[in-house]
Formats: sequence, structure tokens, C-alpha cells
Amino acid sequence: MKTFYSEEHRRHFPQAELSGGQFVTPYERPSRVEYVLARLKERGLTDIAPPGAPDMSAVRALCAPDYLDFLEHAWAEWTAAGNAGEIIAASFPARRMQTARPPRCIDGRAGYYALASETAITGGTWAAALSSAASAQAAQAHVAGGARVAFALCRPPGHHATADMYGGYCFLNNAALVAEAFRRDGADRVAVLDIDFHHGNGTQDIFYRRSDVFFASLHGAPEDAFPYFLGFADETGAGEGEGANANFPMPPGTGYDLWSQALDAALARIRDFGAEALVVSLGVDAYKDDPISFFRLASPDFLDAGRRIGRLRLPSVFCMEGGYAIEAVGINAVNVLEGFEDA
Ligand code: Q9C
Ligand code: ZN
Repeated sequence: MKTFYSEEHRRHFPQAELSGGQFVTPYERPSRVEYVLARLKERGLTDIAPPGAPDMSAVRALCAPDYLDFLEHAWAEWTAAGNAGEIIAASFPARRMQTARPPRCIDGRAGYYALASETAITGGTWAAALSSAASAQAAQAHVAGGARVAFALCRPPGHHATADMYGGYCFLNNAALVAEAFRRDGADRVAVLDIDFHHGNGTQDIFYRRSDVFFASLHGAPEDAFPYFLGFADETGAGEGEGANANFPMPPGTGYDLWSQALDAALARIRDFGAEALVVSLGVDAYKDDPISFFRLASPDFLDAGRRIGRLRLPSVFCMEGGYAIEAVGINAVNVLEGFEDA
């Protein structure tokens, strides 16, 4: 299995994450990918290449133009406005406020384009987000070119990002870019399977009204877990997309018994849908020792999950998403990949 990975991710390393009323070192930090790289090498998966430049036309086709303009210029505007710290959104268009009028000033625009305030933007964030998207695009191109599978070691992650909002450590939705690229390259039906602990609200939102991209997500129930406001089981798609969205919210303490039943149910839905290509949002924060999550998967469970996914026998792209038990992130992510190859 080939891995696509860009060192540019290091340009996104905020000092601060607002967590528990304090600024802490962000959970989503550069060292996460170092552990994945180390594990890939340890397991002989040494075919690792940098992506080329991002396909900007595909990024522009996915995202709102004003959102991309914000991401590209936010840092320059923020510093020009005399701000000393990182960009952290603090005011949002909440209930009964205007959601269609982006402010002019940068602190207003940060809140307009953010869906949460834990995610800071710095001078290197845009370049890093683009490099992450480029890895996803390169992995898809590799599979479109005939490989059965590829791994996009994306950082920053993507599944919380919508076409016009960032947050949950995400800026550009890498998995959605891959799904759209499979469609462009001729797959009539594509499935996205999101096994990150958190609901993939961004991916769901992007494809919610579409019948050509099926989205399935296994995650901590929104009553108890970020992103709190999406990911309920009764969200089944809308309009043309009715029936093409499947959520599997699960309660605190969920272990592999329940989780693997949900995985099997999601895989059955993907099979029934008739997907010709698969995108996996590969978060490994369902791990028992993850510091911000509440599932209880053990490392061997990820190997088994990979096997089950591999039995779909679909051309597949894995996009790295979350996972914050830093030293286990590599073992768990690579276990999924090895399980997949085993199947
Ligand atoms: N006190 C991904 O896994 N909330 N994003 C953190 C920490 C945000 C997770 C709360 C979690 C975002 C890609
Ligand atoms: Zn997550």
C-alpha cells in the first residue's frame, strides 16, 4: 500500500487550543503523524511519497469561494489588524442571527467561518491544509490509476470541515475531495465510511442532498460528544439524498462488540448502495486511551476493523483523520491498513 504524505503539515502548529476553559497545547499536533510514519516503516510499508501540488480547481469546486478567500488571507488580515495571538473565533452567528452576511472585519469573519473555537489558525495553516488536501488527491489518483488502495496521511484532518466552515481541527474536507474525484473519474456511486470517534459533520453536510455519495459514520452520540449538533440516527439524507446517509451514534463506554456491529451494519449499507469506490475517514480516536474520546477499542480491534472493511473488495482511499493517544496513533492507524490488506 502506498502512502502519500507532505511535510508541509508542520506549518500548522498552533500553540493554543481552548479546552476546559484553559489554553492547552493542541491535541491535534504535528507529532501525531511522526508516530504513523514510524509505524509504517516498522511494518515495512515504506512506499511513502510526497503529493504534487494540490488540484486547486477541485478544491474550488468543493468549497465556497468566500470561505477559501478567508482561509488564504485570514492570517495577513489578523496580524494587520494588530492582533498578537493566533486566530481564535469567539463570536458566532447563533440562533436567530444573520447567517448570510459575512462581516468585513477579521474577528467577525473568523466567527462567521468557524463552527467551533478550539481550532486556531496561524500563518502556516492555509499551506498545511492545502498540502493535506494534496495528499488525499494524490492517493485518489493512485487508486484511479489502478491501485486497489492508498493511504493519505493527511494532517490537518478534514471531516469536520464543510464547504464553508472550519473547526474540530479541520479546514478542508479531504475525504470529500476524494469522493468527488472518484465521481469525476467515472465511479457512479461512491461511499464514505467515517470511523473517527467524532461524527463527520462536514462530510455529511456536503453530501446530504446527494444520491451518488453514501455517507456512513460511527461516532460518539451527539448528546455527549463533539460536534454535538449533528450525527443523530434520524439524519438519513434529504431530497435526492434521502436514504444515502447513515449515522451510528453510540454511548460512552462503547467497546468493540457494539462498535463492530455498527461497522458491519454500515458496511452492509455500503454494499447495498452499490458503491464502486470507498473513502475511509480513518480516525483512531475510538481507542480506549484516547484523551478526548469515550469508546474503548483496543489496538487489535483496529486490525479486525480493517479486515472487515477490506472484505468489501472496493478500490479504497484511507484519509487520516483524528486520534490523540499520540503513541498509539501509529499502531492503530497502521493496524487498520494491515487488516485491510490481509482481507
Ligand atoms: N477538550 C477530529 O478528531 N473538541 N477532531 C475537543 C477537547 C474538538 C476532533 C475537546 C474535537 C475535534 C478530527
Ligand atoms: Zn475525531
